[in-house]
Amino acid sequence: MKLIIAIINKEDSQEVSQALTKEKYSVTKLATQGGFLMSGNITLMCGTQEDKVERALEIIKEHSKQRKEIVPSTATYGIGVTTSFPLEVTVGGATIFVVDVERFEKA
Ligand code: 2BA
Repeated sequence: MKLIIAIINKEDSQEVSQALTKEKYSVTKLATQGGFLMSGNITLMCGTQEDKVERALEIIKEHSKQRKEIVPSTATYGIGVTTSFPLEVTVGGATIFVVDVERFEKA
């Protein structure tokens, strides 16, 4: 068994989880926060058989869009002159980890 951990944009989360559920995958959604932008994202956990992993990844990729986000950034010049400028960052579609599950039980 494998565990798919997918970090996706909040705005895509409903579409992605509905598409997975429709194809009989079990999904758990966690509200998470990116360490760089410090804004909310969603982490999906999906435990599934090895032969169903590729289809799950296709579904996740199909419904996760790339977005450009503008974040404020600062630079310091000379002696203590600090200025703020917008920095464009490309986020997503999805950041996906697939890990082996040593043991799976439902009690
Ligand atoms: P954040 O950490 O908020 O990062 C948002 C986006 O900012 C990233 O998009 C990337 O384009 C940029 N970024 C992140 N760290 C950076 C840095 N140190 N310097 C410059 N730019 C940086 P994505 O790569 O698509 O990542 C989206 C979210 O997925 C991340 O949100 C984080 O929550 C998660 N993530 C990405 N890679 C990860 C990893 N290796 N381990 C754990 N979580 C990860």
